[in-house]
Amino acid sequence: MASQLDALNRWVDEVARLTQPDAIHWCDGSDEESRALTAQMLGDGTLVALNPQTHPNCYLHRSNPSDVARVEQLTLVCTRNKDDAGPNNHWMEPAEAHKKIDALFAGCMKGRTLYVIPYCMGPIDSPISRCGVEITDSPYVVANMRLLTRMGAPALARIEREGKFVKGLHSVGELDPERRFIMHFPEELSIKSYGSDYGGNALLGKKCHALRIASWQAKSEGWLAEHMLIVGIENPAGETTYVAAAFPSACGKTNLSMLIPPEGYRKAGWKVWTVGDDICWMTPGADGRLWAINPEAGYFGVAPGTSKTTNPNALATIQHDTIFTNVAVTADNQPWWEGLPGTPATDWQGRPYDRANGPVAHPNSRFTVSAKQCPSWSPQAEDAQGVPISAIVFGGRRPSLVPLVFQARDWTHGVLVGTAMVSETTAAATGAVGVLRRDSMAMKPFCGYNYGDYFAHWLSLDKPGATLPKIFHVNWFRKGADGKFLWPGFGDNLRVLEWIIGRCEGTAHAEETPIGFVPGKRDLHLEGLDIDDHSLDTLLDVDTEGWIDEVADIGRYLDSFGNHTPAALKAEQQRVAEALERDDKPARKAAAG
Ligand code: GTP
Ligand code: SPV
Ligand code: MN
Repeated sequence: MASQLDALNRWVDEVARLTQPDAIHWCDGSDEESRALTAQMLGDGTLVALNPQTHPNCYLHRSNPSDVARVEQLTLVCTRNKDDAGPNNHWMEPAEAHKKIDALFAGCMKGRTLYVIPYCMGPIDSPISRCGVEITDSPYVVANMRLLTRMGAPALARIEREGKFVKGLHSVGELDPERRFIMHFPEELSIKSYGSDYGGNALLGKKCHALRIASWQAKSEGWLAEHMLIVGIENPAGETTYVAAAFPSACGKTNLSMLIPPEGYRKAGWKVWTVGDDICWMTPGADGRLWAINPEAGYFGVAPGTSKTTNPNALATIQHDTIFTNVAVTADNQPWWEGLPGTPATDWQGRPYDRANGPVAHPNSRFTVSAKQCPSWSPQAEDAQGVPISAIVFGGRRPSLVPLVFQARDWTHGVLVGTAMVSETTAAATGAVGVLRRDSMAMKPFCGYNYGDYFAHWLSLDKPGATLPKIFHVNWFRKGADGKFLWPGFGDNLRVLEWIIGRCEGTAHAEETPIGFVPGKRDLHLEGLDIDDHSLDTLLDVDTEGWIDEVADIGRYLDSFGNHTPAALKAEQQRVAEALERDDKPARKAAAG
């Protein structure tokens, strides 16, 4: 019988004929391999060693300044039928797309080594996990994939057993934004990426495979591939509740997944366990609950803002064996960014520090590190069946209108709440920052198919026998008249999570409003928190007039997906619109006491 690896070998041969590398290296994921690659990258300047006393085995990579974030306008979903990609994606006909990008790949690896990276997304022995192979000419990509996925020999063995894998072809090309494409062919389970060496554009196991391709597979197979963190909250009785939360890029997933409880909570015995910080695959279990795994093995986290006060767990995680990308460095060669003590000597482009040049660390500068180094890393992250999810939380950067937290009435209402998510754009993608846009389920850049069909898929999980998570929406980013955040955020977000868990257990009180259940001031545990009454009132207010306009706009947004929008979602939007029209706020407040 022909080996299952024949298909892989044939594909590698075919790619080598097209790209003409000088050498081919099959990555085994070993320490020797990693040491040799690091030495090579230190030799040619791809990596710079950081201070070995303060940061052993830590390296800095400086990207080409034109290649520092995801490029949404060059990211394509290439389905036979344009409608399947939907208005939420950029689309190209598959044959045309292959032709266009293969012309760029032709001969592009001359003088370079072609690396074959077999990887597994998810615990190597989990039935929920999926394998892929990335071919790349970037040793920096190999080093990152080694930290972010289960890469090498065990993954290759699984591929040999299963015979099925996602094919990802990547070349840095000329790093020319004019010759750059990130293409997805969900019907062929393949990805082709050319001209970028950055994050989600180049580390194909992450957004390309684990979200765009996986979301397509999840739709036909009845599960969910989501841009969500997974966190376990252990109460003083030792019971752990798992929560999955979808926030858009650079809106707080890594931070929430690693939060350190406020002092009072710590003393009482609360603990937080990190299962995942960016991607969540959820499958209905035999018990009807959704069980989640983190398909990743490491973090590709935002550096700026990471500090001892905001995210001490992340800071502890990145003290050794970490790759830093586009951060600044101090005079004694430690990594530096806005939020850390000390003074930078050199900026992210390697220039002497000059405030006139703008942010010293790039706003989308990142660290890549193995998840196991995190002090709050959950051993359940290795569990083959995953963890059961009790609550799903949606959230974004909303300077106004949206309260600190509210709970959806039921699953259908919750899907509407996720669909209606809005957030300010951030430096994680190229383009303007701080622009409000709808980002349904934080998947706008990552859903590999028509959003209308995706909303329908979410709704379809609500069927007899299912015990689905409760759905919530949070907003840590509400601003006051002075432009400052009203909510302290970070560790104090546990106060909101405690209310969320209380709602799941039926113990926490809430006020019913047209947009869902909102806690009253006394329903949140605020002891030890320095916040004034006026800020709290604003954070928990439901502004009827503002919401009437918002819900009308949600209706127009739903219509933009034409007949792909599920009727049940439109009906739900109508229900909320009518409840707002009927809302008698003074009576509602009086009833709530
Ligand atoms: P991606 O990796 O791009 O998907 O981002 P992410 O969602 O993991 O965001 P991350 O946790 O890295 O946070 C991004 C930025 O938001 C950082 O600069 C944080 O300091 C800041 N941030 C995170 N949580 C909070 C919060 O609760 N309040 C405030 N004000 N800022 C926060
Ligand atoms: C994001 O942008 O959501 C990230 C970083 O997590 S990247 O891997 O570049 O997509
Ligand atoms: Mn992300």
